[in-house]
Amino acid sequence: MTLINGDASEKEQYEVIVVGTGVSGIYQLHKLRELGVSVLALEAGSDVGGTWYWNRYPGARFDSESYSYGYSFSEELLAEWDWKERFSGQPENLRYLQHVADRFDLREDIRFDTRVRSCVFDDVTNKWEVEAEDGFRVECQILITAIGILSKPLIPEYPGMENFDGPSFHTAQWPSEGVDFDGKRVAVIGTGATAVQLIQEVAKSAEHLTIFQRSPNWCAPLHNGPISEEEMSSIKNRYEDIFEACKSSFAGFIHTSDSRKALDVTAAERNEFYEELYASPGFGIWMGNFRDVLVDEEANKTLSEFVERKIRERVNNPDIAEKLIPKDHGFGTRRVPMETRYYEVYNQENVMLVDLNETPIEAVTTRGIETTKHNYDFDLVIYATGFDAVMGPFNSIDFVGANGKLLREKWSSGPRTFLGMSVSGFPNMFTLVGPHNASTFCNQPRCIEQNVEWVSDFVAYFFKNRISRVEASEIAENSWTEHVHESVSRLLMSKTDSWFMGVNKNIVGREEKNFMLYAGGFPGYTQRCNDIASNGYEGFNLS
Ligand code: NA7
Repeated sequence: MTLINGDASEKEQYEVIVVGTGVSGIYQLHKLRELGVSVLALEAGSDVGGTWYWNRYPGARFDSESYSYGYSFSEELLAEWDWKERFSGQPENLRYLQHVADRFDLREDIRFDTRVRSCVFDDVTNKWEVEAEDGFRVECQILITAIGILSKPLIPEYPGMENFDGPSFHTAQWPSEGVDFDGKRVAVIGTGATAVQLIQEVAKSAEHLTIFQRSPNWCAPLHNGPISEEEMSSIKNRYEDIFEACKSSFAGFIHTSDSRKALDVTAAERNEFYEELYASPGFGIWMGNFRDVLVDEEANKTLSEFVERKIRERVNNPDIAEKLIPKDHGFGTRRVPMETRYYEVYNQENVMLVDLNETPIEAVTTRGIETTKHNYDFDLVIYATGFDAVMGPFNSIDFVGANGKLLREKWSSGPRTFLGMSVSGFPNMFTLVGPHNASTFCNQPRCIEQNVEWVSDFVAYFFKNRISRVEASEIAENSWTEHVHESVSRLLMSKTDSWFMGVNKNIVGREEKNFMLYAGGFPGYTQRCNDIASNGYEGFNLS
């Protein structure tokens, strides 16, 4: 780090700035330190962890098998860390990331409580000036964003919200001191992956829980359980194979799709396979199913009908079961929330489901929530209403690229990137887990390691070859953006409204589908990135 002199303009200088210290920022910082470049990471929170720092609500846990989620880059780290549960919970996940930060001495190069406000590129010096909300300013040659895709919580606006007498908060802004539901009348708004995890926990102790549902989701059993010492030691012996398997799977999970098509087998065989998947842990039913269930409507229908039967079996009241069954999309075409006795919660006396399609929320009152039909009194209102996903974190920072161009203006009709890692007009900037990056539809740490290692190699190349400016070409960006949209068009998810497809009913102008992720598969993406690097970073203008 060097300091530029001069009173008003005094600011620190680094070769690289990393914004964010979640799973991607932590590893990026570590890799850059190994390379020997001067680097500082800026973190909005008071500690590392990103998603696992902010999302402290009860029930928050991996949907990936824990041992497939941890970092694979350090044999020592793999050997010393024991996962306790098949799908580890938030407190342990945060402890793990804190342990990684400590173990590799990363904290000394992180400035905490630093929320970045703007990043401005200087066309003359080819440097970025980064400014935080507290006035901290720093300059760097390369800017790397590690800001996640689900880090901008979104609370819908209801008249009177500010008047509610009790506590109310978003699941990603959970009070760090915890929340006691005992004897409380609790409202949860939303029934996405977060709400499903939370509802199972709140229902255990709340005096009464009211769930406000706008759209039901297809959920599947998680089948969590402890990992014994013997099991953990066997996992440790198999780590290499596990990570290899993840690398060759479509989305970085241990689950890979079955080579058969759903309609090529008899109804009995199909049912038997669905039963097996429904009884198995994790995303197998989503990622390890017949190879056509996510692309063919008829195949998908057989799976949706199977899960529908399960919901009807598990929910005692047929009217409530009916409301919990999605009618507008098939299984797996949106993010599948993973559950543990979620459907049974609706059999409890202390739980009520309010269908917002029948009775929309009109206002929040001092005492609770008013729908078109009832006034409900609550002690606590929880918004499990999701995020301004993918572009939200980028739109929250003023990224000003070459010629004064604003990123949010450039992306006003949707993201345009090269590999989801670079944006034409925004030189010397890399976006880990950016829009249209394979890591957006992935068991994230697996794709994050690929992202970080590829970017780190590029950074090494940049400094070794004394490059001062690197930027994706417009041609490369156009062709990648076209490829991203083309690759999703064959999947049924492209026909369903969801945050994958960029639809958010709470944001004006985000009613139309505009794909935010990359669904062309992790192995192909990795190959493409590697080919580009071997061809001297083809598609990038270097000067
Ligand atoms: P999601 O999946 O975006 O879910 C948000 C939920 O909140 C969903 O059920 C929404 O219903 C509901 N919602 C949002 N706005 C409203 C309003 N205004 N009124 C009623 N209900 C509303 O976010 P999650 O946090 O659950 O999960 C995000 C990701 O985190 C998840 O995919 C995992 O990858 C981890 P809607 O479907 O929009 O009708």
